[in-house]
Amino acid sequence: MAKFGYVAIAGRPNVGKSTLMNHLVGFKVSAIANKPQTTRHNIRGILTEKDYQIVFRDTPGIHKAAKSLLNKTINLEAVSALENVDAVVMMVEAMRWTEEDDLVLSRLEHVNCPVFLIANKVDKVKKRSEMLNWLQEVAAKREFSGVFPLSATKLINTIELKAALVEVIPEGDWGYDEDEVTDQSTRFICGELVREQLMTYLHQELPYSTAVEVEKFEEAKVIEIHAVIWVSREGQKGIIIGKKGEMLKRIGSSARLALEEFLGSKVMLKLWVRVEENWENSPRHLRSLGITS
Ligand SMILES: Nc1nc2c(ncn2[C@@H]2O[C@H](COP(=O)(O)OP(=O)(O)OP(=O)(O)O)[C@@H](O)[C@H]2O)c(=O)[nH]1
Ligand SMILES: [Mg+2]
Repeated sequence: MAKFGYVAIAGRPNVGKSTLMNHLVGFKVSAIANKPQTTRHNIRGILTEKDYQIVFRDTPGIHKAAKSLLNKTINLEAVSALENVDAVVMMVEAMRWTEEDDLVLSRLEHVNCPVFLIANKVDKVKKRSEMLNWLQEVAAKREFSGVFPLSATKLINTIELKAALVEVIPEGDWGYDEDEVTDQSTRFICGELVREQLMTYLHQELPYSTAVEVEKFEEAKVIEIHAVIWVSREGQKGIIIGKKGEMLKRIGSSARLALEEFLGSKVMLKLWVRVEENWENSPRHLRSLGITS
């Protein structure tokens, strides 16, 4: 009998949730950046093996001080992913338990399914001997079904985690075709790949004031993609375009490479920067970007 189940990956921003999901699914379905709050949606990634299928939900990082409607919405979005799943993976960074981790833990109080704790980025830990004590300490914070020191980039303990998840998901028919890796549209992922470059190139608060919308996606000899970069103030537009358009050019060419790799085809990418005053607080604009909860 085959097994089929849903597993949510939750945790504070920047601990490596999207990195782990992409690895488990074997495909880059979720954007990754070395900045908090990269993920804004619950993104499904589907792992199909011979006798089981697991649908992972990569969630936005649950964070404090959520002032804008955007931040409030992504927190709600993350918490909503914890419902109707067969297991939850709570991810923290090895040797670093923060107040935001406590916040995540409190959101898991009423979760009845098995919860696994992952201490990610163990490849960065120098003092392995101290980690054992630390793991024991954090493992006592609630009743976890398992605790895994893990590295999503160096692939330490990822096979063990998969095996533990397969144990707890129910028997049942698969919900997706075996070659499906996500239920996100190609358009959406393309927009995220452009946003990933914004996260990489822009500094301080600016990436959080941007959003990307793919307006055109047309397949001919090459794939032609037109995307709008939304900013929330006029002044931000100039920064993104840069001197003589240099910044936008750099973002565009990195994004094009990522898109070509993802789509396996030549891509012609055109980017525009448009201002929508204070879009982070506009319900209408958030909805049009697909950020809802
Ligand atoms: N050294 C090390 N770095 C890692 C590991 N896993 C992820 N990272 C890095 O941590 C950063 C954040 O990774 P993401 O996967 O975007 O983190 P996230 O939890 O999805 O972040 P949000 O979407 O903002 O909540 C990236 O620079 C990753 O390359 C790991 O096992 N070891
Ligand atoms: Mg993420």
